[in-house]
Amino acid sequence: MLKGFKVIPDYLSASAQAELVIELRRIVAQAPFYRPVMPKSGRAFSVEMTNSGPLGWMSDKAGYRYQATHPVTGEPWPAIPEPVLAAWDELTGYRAPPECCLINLYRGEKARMGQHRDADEEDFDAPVLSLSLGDTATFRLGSTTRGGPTKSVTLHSGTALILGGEARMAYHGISRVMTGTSRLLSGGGRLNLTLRRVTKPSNTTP
Ligand SMILES: O=C(O)CCC(=O)C(=O)O
Ligand SMILES: [Mn+2]
Repeated sequence: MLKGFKVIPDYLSASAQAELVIELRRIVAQAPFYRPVMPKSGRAFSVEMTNSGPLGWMSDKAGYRYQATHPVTGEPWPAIPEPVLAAWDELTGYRAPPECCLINLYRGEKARMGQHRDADEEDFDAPVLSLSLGDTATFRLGSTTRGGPTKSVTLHSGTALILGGEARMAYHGISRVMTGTSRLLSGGGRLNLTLRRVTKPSNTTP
């Protein structure tokens, strides 16, 4: 297993998960889910996405990038919820806050995410933190090169996962979501929050 890969089952209690869903509903009311498309091919993603934080990750025919506004509404992304920022501080100990909280919605049998690396950031020193809510999923961790064997990890609602150190640039994806395994989300499905520092924090000397 790559150093810096960490899974923390039950990181969020049942009540913390329920409170977070309320916060996320507020975010989605302001910044609705939309279905991104792949660069060049324009093929639709099987997941829907939105973001919170100063920068949102997005994909369209022009490519992958971060931007400060929602691609459909043109509005700035809503702020990252306080408990999510607290989880970042507690679990990563990183010296600067995350700038992006990507919110992925997996709904239906076909929703998954192919193997990829999170590589659109300037700052690879900061780990990536993910929080899972709702239906159970199978996460696949590969190595830092494409292809080769993968190890599967089950992510239940409330699980936190960290890609730091050697694992920061590891290939990973979601091969399967077990629909109907959780009743946390009223419409069913799975939500994943992926927190990333995008820009390099400035070096402030105390
Ligand atoms: O849904 C997940 O657990 C992983 C999401 C992910 O890897 C990403 O959005 O970059
Ligand atoms: Mn990823």
